[in-house]
Amino acid sequence: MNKILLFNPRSAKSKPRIPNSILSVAASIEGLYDYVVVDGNLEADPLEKITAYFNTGQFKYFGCTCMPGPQLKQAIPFSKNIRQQFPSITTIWGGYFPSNQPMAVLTSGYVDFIVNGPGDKCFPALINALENNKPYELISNLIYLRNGELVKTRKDELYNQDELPRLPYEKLNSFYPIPRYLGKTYLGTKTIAYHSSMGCPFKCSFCAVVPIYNARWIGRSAENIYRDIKHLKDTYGGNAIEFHDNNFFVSEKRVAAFSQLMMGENIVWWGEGRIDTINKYSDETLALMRASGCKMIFFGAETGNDAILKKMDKGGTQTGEQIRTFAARMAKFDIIPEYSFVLGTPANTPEEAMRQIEFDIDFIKQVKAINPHTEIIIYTYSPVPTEGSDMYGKVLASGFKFPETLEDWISPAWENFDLRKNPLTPWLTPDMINRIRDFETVLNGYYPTISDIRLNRLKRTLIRFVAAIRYKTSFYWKPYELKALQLFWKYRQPEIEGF
Ligand code: B12
Ligand code: SF4
Repeated sequence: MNKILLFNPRSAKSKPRIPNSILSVAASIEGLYDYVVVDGNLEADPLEKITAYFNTGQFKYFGCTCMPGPQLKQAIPFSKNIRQQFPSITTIWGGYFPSNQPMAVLTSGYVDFIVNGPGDKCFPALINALENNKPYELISNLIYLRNGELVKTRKDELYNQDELPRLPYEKLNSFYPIPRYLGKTYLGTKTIAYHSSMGCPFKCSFCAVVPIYNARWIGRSAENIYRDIKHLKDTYGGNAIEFHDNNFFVSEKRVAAFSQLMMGENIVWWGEGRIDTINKYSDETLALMRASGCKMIFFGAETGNDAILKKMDKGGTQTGEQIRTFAARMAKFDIIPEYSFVLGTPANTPEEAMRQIEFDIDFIKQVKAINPHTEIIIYTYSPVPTEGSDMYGKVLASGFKFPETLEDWISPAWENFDLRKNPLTPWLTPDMINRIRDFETVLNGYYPTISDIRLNRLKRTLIRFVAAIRYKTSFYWKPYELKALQLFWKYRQPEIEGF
């Protein structure tokens, strides 16, 4: 039987995390096919390692996971190189990037198949078809080209997460010792990355999860999450958790049950949720969550402007007022809200675009005044193809186009797009981008992020002192002195912990 190589392209500058995407794919073929894992985060020269495996002649499949941004820098040239060196290898990509940009990926000529969304059933079925020369055309969750035309097969309902095979941590450990993945973060010295649910029940018009999951969500039970966490704690020493779910907090019942199980485990945990959802939680659940170790939660606040929140399809219930009062509620429970804002959404005129930016800058300052512990993360709106949404309609009407070839995606300009810093959207001028980034620098000077574990109290006080006049007088223009301090002390902007 031919072997499979599963590749996780380099995604993080320093902190490698348990590669849950590739590990889930591994789980789907465990016991059925022989496979190896190569992690670009932990190899000095991953291509050399891949080539050495392929030179054995035992391999037939290259499975690569890929999100937009840094992972493309290895995924693209490596896949191209493999096609040139080993034309008989079948290359299969999965993950958010190929699922959302299938045309650019498949017309590259060096990717044969895309797994569209969950690969748990599709991947083993595809390998089985290819190994046995059977048709693959009816396998769900697959994208391929037929006579130059894109074919997307039907999407399966989301799978019961408790019925899927457990992640093969021990097998991963045989390639890369798991403790290497348990990094030091603000949460703990050995942080576990865990993913407990698929999808999200909402349809925010700027979000890459929507085209793939179409407002569907399914979660693993609290008991099974706890079982895995306990295993990682007892076997490998994990002492903190980053939940990588798009929306960990959809079910209050599940969160409360999990919190109950975690009591006394002495593990700090963090996850991503929605303000309107968690605002409905009872005080008892919030207190229980905190007592069980939930120290910080990431929320997509997006904007304080109710009209734009509506355009973003934020579920209809989140409002600017709610964002403010919720920050105060979180303070009562000693849970730090990490609010992410998306500035620079489509506007009809440059004046309107600038007005929206100024509104949000002012709003962020109000939130900080209400709960100074709120961490603020500022993204610039980078379109995703949420077909049919009002916002994406506006994006297309503005003349914005995604790159057509894979190589374009790794040009420096598009890299910034992926990192949501400078998105090349026609309605934003360089002045507007500078205004956003300059404000971010001043804000981060006046309120240095608590998640930067390298910054001591003295440095924090000094940075705050230097930034104070700018912050208080709203004079953000070219804050070179703060940028110099940032460089000198290597402190960073708030961002999703470690992302
Ligand atoms: C962990 C994570 C990271 C990690 C690295 C992950 C890694 N692989 O090593 C880090 C922290 C580095 C990271 C970085 C970024 N990330 Co990220 N990341 C995630 C996150 C939270 C979890 C990924 C995960 O483990 N999922 C769990 C697995 C089980 O799910 P899955 O990946 O979907 O895999 C299933 C299928 O997709 C498929 N599949 C996936 N891969 C493969 C491969 C093969 C061969 C097959 C057959 C199938 C298959 O099968 C799997 C099982 O069903 C996702 C959101 C999410 N919840 O998925 C965002 C997400 C993928 N990231 C995203 C982004 C944009 C980024 C950044 C580029 C930008 C940013 N500022 O956040 C940065 C890069 C910044 C930098 N400086 O490096 C976006 C992508 C959006 C988009 N436009 O497509 C997401 C969706 C978050 C979001 N909601 O916006 N990220
Ligand atoms: S709630 Fe979050 S994950 Fe869900 S659709 Fe909205 S932005 Fe995306």
